[in-house]
Amino acid sequence: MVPVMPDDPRLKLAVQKSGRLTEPSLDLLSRCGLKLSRGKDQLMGFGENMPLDVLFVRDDDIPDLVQEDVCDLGLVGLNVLEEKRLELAARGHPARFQCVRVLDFGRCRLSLAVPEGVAFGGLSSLAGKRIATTYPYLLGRYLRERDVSAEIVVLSGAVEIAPRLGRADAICDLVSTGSTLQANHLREVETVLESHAALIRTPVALPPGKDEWVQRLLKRIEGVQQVRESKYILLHAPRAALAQIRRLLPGCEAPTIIPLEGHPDKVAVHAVCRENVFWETLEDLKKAGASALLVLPVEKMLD
Ligand code: PRT
Ligand code: ZN
Repeated sequence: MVPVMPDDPRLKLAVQKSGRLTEPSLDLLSRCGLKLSRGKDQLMGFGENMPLDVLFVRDDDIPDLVQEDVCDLGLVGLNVLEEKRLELAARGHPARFQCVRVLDFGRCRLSLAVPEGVAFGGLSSLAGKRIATTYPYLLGRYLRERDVSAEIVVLSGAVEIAPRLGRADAICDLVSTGSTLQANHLREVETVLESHAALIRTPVALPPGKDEWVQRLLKRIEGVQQVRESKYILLHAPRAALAQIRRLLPGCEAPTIIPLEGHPDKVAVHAVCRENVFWETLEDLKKAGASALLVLPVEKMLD
């Protein structure tokens, strides 16, 4: 365990060391302006321009590190977070971590799947059957809430081969593209949990200096997530077509309208579109009379 000084003025953030969340987490932090230098052991990254250090750990340990006040913040999947919350509750401990920001990466779902060719007549058809999973608490709650009693076979990995090995009749595992299920001749039948990455924090009040940096980080994350889809669009439009053109601009609240010197019947329109601008939209704008269309990426945004 990394020793943490009790009055350490620097924030500690836990990030997955090596896995699906590592690259998008580091990309998010870098877009938030954090410059990290990695220590020799690669277990810690030191923020060069912010009082924030990153601990690189297994994703399953991230809620525990926040729970135990070793870290103030963590980037982790909702699947891991909710499983841990239920596990703690079952042991009579309240969770000491809060989800403070839903993030736009790490999307997947925890799903039930049965072997291809096996009939599935709704969840009740799994009553009395064995279901293999690494998420016994989430699966247990799902079954309990639907009054279905099944045997949960807890595995630590390779869940998708359990039916073939005769260890289970069905599985409950994470799915993103579905190709792992397909390769193992399994059919997804029910979604137990929709998941994505999240930023978690300790519910413990932080000293003002640290708390201010948490708030700044949250604002920056919001800005980063907003600009990912946002575009800045510039075009010329006949005044007469302005109402129609405004309606065509995706996710745009208040465009700036500028007169065009020497063209009283035309204006320039500048707008931030908070949704992606597709070719089809540009073609529709052109049909509506727009010209000189220009779409630019937005790098930073702060409301
Ligand atoms: O070593 P460590 O414990 O840190 O890593 P890990 O192996 O437990 O986790 P890792 O890196 O596989 O996943 C980290 C987090 O990414 C998960 O907790 C989820 O929140 C999220 N995530 C998103 C996924 C997937 N998509 C995903 N597809 N985690 C796992 N998978 C696996 C799934 O278990 C199955 O084996 O990918 C396979 C299915 O993928 P598809 O695309 O074939 O459906
Ligand atoms: Zn893990």
